[in-house]
Amino acid sequence: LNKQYLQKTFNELASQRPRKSNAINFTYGTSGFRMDSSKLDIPLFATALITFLRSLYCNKFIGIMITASHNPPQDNGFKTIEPKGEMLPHSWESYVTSIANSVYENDYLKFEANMLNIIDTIFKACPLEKKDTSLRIILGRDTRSSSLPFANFLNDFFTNLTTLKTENVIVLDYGIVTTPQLHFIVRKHTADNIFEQMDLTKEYFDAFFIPFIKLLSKVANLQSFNTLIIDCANGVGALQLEKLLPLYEKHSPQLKLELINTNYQDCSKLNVECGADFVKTNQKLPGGISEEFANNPNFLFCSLDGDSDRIIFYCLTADKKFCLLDGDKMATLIGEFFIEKLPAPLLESIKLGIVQTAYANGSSTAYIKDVLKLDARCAKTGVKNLHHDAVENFDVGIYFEANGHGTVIFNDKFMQALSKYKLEEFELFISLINQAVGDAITDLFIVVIILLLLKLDPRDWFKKYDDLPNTLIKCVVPDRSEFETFDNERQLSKPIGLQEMIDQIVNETNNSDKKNRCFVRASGTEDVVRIYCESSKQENLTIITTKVLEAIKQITNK
Ligand code: G16
Repeated sequence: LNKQYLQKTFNELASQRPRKSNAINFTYGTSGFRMDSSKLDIPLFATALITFLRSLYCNKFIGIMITASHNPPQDNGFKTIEPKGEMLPHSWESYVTSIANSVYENDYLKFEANMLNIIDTIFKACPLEKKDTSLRIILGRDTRSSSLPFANFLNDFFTNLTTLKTENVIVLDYGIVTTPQLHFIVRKHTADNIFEQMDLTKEYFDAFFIPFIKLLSKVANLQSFNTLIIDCANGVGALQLEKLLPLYEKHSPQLKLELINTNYQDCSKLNVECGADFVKTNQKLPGGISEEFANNPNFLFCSLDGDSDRIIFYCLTADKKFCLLDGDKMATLIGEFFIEKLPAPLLESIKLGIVQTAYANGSSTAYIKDVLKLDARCAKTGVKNLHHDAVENFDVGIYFEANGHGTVIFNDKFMQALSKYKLEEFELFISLINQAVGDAITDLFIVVIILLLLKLDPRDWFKKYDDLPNTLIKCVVPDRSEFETFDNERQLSKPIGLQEMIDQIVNETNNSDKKNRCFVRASGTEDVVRIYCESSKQENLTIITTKVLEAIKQITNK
């Protein structure tokens, strides 16, 4: 560590501190640090330090993604990516949180003591071998105007922070990339032991687009749909797909891919009236698609989010009903495809299951258990939690949040079992999957290929089960950290008394079929609490959420 540089950077941050009026308690949330970009200087410094320590600890590449994904344009955030493309381990989340909060206290000696303490704890179990220690960092960012200055800070920081020889410091900046691309590239650098920057477009194309094109060529006639309209949320998805599409079109595929909401140059348009979060939350078409257009029976539609890690599909019925094909619908579709394509003895020999969160529609969970006869598990919000649950419990784990964030993971046991059968098409299919993390672009390929291979009309996919009417709303509270949950976020332990009030509201509202459900949790990415409600009767949703909003107001204003 170059201690002088560390102290200088700390002092620079400290000198700016008086500008911040409200006290902030930083937490490494659902997806790393995320908030208004003007407040992110300390979290950036803390992220840089933890990534530095993690890289030395693992002696491998560690990534930092600068993005606030679905959040509004003025927000930003950072998350650290592990050598195999996974998220930062839980124990390290608490180290980085404690570093950020100790910087905020603006006492260098206290900060240094805390850092030394953390370093001591981290390296006690695994002492550094000086001879082969090197710093290996990979950076990526989304299209927000604040992202480039943050990337510049990180580039300078890693070059100056260490006293390691320059040949032992490798910082590869991949510029504007989707979050899943950065996960993929970190995983690739680690797996193939590559130290130079790669051609990301080519690597990503070879890994996922080539199998997609090969599988498409196996579909004789496009019976389900012939055009996919992709809403890029005016984000990085547009930039990356615009690079990939000319390569795709060279193969003269039958399926047309058309991009809309592609203005990533104007950051103020990011996620505004478009994108996966907008479509899922509002359950309506995004800007850029007229109803007349959407009603074309040969068209299927999808929306990516700001950093292209989530995707939501949709179409309209002949009578113009909006059909939302969300993460629950994707998980069940993929589950069904595995069941249909895998030989029965293979299926019987492995654990295949689906991981969801509390936001999963009750009908989807019933469909998984009663119709697909698969195990359905519930994890806390955040793909990191679903991912771990899937790895721990299944040989093939399909995990999706209802908001369209998810993927499929499979272990060596499954791959060995699969290799005993000659399932060429299925093997090609699973190479479409980005196992590192939920990836909107590869999820797009997966869903398209399943629908085309099964000759399944999107409207029939929609009809597989009927979602219970549901709503998701946000509520601003004085301090969201007061909201603590248990039972995988389905119940509140704090503020005291609120859960009892919610239970009473839910039960007293026309609940004869016991399908009313409502829960409240603090968002880990926005400064709000979220209220989710579902019921067999549409009219119950407003009754319940209005009363729950009143209960929250009453309790938090005490
Ligand atoms: C992030 C996480 C998702 C999570 C979403 C909302 O999505 O990656 O797993 O569902 O935030 O989380 P919360 O309800 O805690 O705010 P994204 O697409 O914004 O990265």
